Amino acid sequence: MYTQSMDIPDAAEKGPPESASAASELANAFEARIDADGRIEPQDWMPDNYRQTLVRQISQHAHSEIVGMLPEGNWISRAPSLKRKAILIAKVQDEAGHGLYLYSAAETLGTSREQMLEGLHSGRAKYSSIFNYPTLTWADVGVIGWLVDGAAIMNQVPLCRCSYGPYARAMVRVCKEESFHQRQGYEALLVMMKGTDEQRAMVQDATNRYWWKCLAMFGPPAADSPHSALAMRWGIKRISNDELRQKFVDATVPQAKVLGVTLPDPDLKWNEARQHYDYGEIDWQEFWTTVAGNGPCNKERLATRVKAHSDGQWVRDAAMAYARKYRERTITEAV
Ligand code: FAQ
Repeated sequence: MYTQSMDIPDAAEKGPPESASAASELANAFEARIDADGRIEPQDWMPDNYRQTLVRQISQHAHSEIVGMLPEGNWISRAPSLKRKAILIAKVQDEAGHGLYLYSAAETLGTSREQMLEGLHSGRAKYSSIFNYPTLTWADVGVIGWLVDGAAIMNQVPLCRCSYGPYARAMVRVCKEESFHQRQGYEALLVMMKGTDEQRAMVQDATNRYWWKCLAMFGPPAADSPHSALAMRWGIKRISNDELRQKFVDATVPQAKVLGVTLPDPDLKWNEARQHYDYGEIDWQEFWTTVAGNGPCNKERLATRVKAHSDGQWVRDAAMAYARKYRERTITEAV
């Protein structure tokens, strides 16, 4: 099977360890490395569940970056100035880059890019719920930078310490870029808030529409999060969905005050005893409906991705033909 790292043994080819004692030795060595907070690398033995959990999470993450290009990409041709257009093009390109680092990280686990894309295009693989909502005004672009990238950073900084080396290393660069994205979104909104009443109303409206969806982005609470316990035991996830959500709320409330927008939650208030903000109920029914493929833009997003992939077939064919001709020419010259 093709992977980024050609020396990785294919799980199927490698077969099970020869004896039960060899198998338990490998499992013990894996657990000991996890307990010591060490890194697992592609060549290391790992339990099938660990591999599957990583492929599931990393490929979903990669798909999110790629599908995540679409809501903001819609505004490239309508950006209000050349400067904003240039910034938005660069940001959307960065998201494509993140997708590519992540697909490469998942490939080191023995799953090909084609397999992952087939999962996305057939609707089997998930991507983040947040990208199934429309971007109705220019303020949505700023709010995506501020809140969606803000939530993404909160979730992704701990992934820089993930136990799987290639994922952790990919996340370092991703987080640096996401942090810049968050600031550009916030800055674009600050400019709008100093503009007309209509512009301020656009920012408030976009905040109202995106706030709750961003809280849901962190995933379900512990009781409905089947993957969390093992992912945390293995050092894939370091912080629970709920704890990250709370950190995001605590960090965002002061930013909203500086911006001059109201977060749309009457229950949002500082709790002196907890030293955190309390917040209202998330609509989990709406979240699961969206995750199941029935949100406002799921079908449109998937159709756009499938079309882009099929429109790009000639580019992949041309690259493969060039690689074949180059290889043949090199061999001919060598003999
Ligand atoms: N959307 O047991 P858990 C970005 C699913 S990147 C859809 O808690 P887990 C950059 C979950 O997959 C945003 N599905 O699962 C950007 C599972 O379903 P499954 C993406 C969700 O994996 C910014 C089921 O629910 N970030 O924004 C969601 O332990 C701007 C049970 O959940 C990442 O992927 C959701 N929000 O925790 C780009 C970060 N939440 O697989 C463009 C890495 C949960 O059994 C513009 N991923 N589900 O069918 C993670 O940290 C984790 O995978 C979680 C979910 C926290 C997302």
